[in-house]
Amino acid sequence: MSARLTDEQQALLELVASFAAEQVAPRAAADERAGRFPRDLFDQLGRLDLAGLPFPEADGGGGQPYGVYLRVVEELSRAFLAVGLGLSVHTLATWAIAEHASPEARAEVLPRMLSGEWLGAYSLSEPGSGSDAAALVTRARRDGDAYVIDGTKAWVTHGGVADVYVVMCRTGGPGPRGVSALIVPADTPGLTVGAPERKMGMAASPTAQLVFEGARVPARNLLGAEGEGFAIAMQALDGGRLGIAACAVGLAQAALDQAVAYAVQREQFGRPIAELQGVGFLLADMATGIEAARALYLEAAARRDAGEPYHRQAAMAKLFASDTAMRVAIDAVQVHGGYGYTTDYPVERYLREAKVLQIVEGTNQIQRLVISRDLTRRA
Ligand code: COS
Repeated sequence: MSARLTDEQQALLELVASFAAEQVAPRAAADERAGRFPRDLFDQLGRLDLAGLPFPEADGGGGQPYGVYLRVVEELSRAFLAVGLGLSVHTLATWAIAEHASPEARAEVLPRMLSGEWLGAYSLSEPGSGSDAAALVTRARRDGDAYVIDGTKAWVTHGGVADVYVVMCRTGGPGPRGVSALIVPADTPGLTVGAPERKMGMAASPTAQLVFEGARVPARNLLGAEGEGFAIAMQALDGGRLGIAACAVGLAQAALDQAVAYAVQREQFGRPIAELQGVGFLLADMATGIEAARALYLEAAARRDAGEPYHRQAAMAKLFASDTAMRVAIDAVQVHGGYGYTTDYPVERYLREAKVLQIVEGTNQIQRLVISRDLTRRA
């Protein structure tokens, strides 16, 4: 990839690498332990012009190819997954608004999202509909020049800390064609946020339910037309899944970095354990998986930037990168032996964090479904 970067893009990635190393990474362990959302780091992303990287400059975005944006997500995730994943989720919501909002809503919301003043979130799942996303039951009823929303959404990353939500609701009959997408500002009366879920990891990234009781949003907040919300949600997820792949590669890289550093300084049998083939081969497999996962997301991003279909490749990248992150994190703990199982080293946290990447934005079983359906549809 580096050979294909312009000088400007190289400089951007160097800026991000030093920001991540100096200001993001030192925060991760304590914020995770305290369950503290690092909002100030997102404000800094905005100040560094990193909140809208893959959007047109004419709109106030960074005008960068998707691959460059993903490298930024990877670098941030390597430092602190909650921040890299947070940027990815923000971008998922921003994309839906940039592409599908009415001119009035777009003018109101998009500049704030691209500048990082507003943090975005995306809300598709419900307590009763996760993988079967088209079964959602939260209702949005048209009432004059507004939609009135009733129902409960679930598993919302940034629930309670976002400024604006993209919410998929049912405006029509059952199935995907009865779904519409709405922009819901966080301060909408009738919207309340549940207590954050108590999770295995990612405590610094709040996940919560959104409860709608007669919540009214202006009709201009509809994305696209009524009934287009499911396709918008799925298209947004194609890009979002590449974000998750980049998060996974960043996390895996962090685990490998730790494993290598440990293996060259830890001595057993009179020499560094890195020189023991059983350990060295583990490191080699970890590094190979990471390179392959990175190549996969960059190739999918190149297809996206070229305007080619990349739905299948995005699912493959998400699947492979998150499975790789899981395996690499397990092996990084193994390289550390007993120390790896303690909270004195970050690898136990990486292991807990890797797990969620096999679940979010479509479980890896759903990715396989997407890939196999795409293969057979074209056969
Ligand atoms: N881009 C554009 N349109 C898409 C699309 C995409 N990537 N994927 C699906 N669509 C459209 C289809 O073309 C179809 O439109 P028509 O009715 O006009 O033909 C419609 O959406 C329904 O698609 P499909 O029939 O594939 O819907 P299913 O109910 O079978 O659901 C899966 C498909 C299972 C793939 C989908 O529900 C899914 O991705 N589930 C996981 C949800 C998820 O990732 N949740 C995490 C959210 S983040 S908290």
